[in-house]
Amino acid sequence: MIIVDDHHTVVARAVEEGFAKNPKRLPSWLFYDEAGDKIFQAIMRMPEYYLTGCEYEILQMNKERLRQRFVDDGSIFDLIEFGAGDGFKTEILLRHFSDASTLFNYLPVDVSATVLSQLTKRLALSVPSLAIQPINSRYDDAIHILQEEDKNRKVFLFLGANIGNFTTPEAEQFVSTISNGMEAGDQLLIGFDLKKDPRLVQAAYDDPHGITRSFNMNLLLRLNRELGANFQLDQFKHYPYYDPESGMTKSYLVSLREQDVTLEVLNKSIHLNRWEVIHTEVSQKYDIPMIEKIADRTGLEITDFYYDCKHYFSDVLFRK
Ligand code: AVI
Repeated sequence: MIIVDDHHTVVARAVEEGFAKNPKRLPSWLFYDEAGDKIFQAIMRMPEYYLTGCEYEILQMNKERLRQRFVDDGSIFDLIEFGAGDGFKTEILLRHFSDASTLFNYLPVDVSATVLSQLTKRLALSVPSLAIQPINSRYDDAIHILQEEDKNRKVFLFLGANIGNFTTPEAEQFVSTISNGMEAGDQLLIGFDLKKDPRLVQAAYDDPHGITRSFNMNLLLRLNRELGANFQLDQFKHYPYYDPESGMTKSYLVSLREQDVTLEVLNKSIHLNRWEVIHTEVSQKYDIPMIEKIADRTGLEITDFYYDCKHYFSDVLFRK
């Protein structure tokens, strides 16, 4: 496994920078430690979190169409997946491609080493013929490694509405970085959660079981564990808010009282006023013109839109 980051330094730096912002802001990749990975898996099993089921349906219904697109001229290709997570949905493609004796290597990229090693172990059993090379790093580092070392034709996957965790300018920047590393004929499949009934979106991030609440709160627990912080969870409230006009869901941790919190490892303390927010996540929902704009601005062409039956979600195939 390729390991790029010293995660502790990266976490400390990100938290320090985030708390210096106004409003205070923590990057959402911090959710995914061992506990956060487990909670996210529970989120994906909730009925309110429609995204997972929609994309599962899309991949299941279109696996052969996607295979034909990816096989293209028949030369071997590298299937590079950013934010592979538990790989549950991607396995639909991997198994189908392997059953059809497709020539490809699978390179999952994830910030979580735990998730990657679980994924590798599971795929070794469920798709034994799969050639797999996991990359444990953040996306931008992985793009650089791949640009330098990988000469096969490339198909990139960025599924699960992970792109929604960027703001739209950040998403454009990210797609542009991938696009700059693509040769003519390389492809990119992105999963976008689409704008829909605002109440459905709101419920997906404010579930009645409290699972998303514990996902958000786990961030504070992580800082307590890794940075010697003394956040008291009962002094914060989970508050997600969907704006149907911009399509942006923002998640916050709201301070219930004026308080000082110490972060021993950073040798720092932070002050929070009553009702002050820590912004922890963006989950952007898209419409078709917004997706077309990304393609236009990043030098890519859209070859297909794949939808679930309710049109809640779309996997969009781009080509250089
Ligand atoms: C991983 N990502 C696409 C999820 C989302 O929908 O933004 C993370 C998540 N946050 C709260 N629930 C799920």
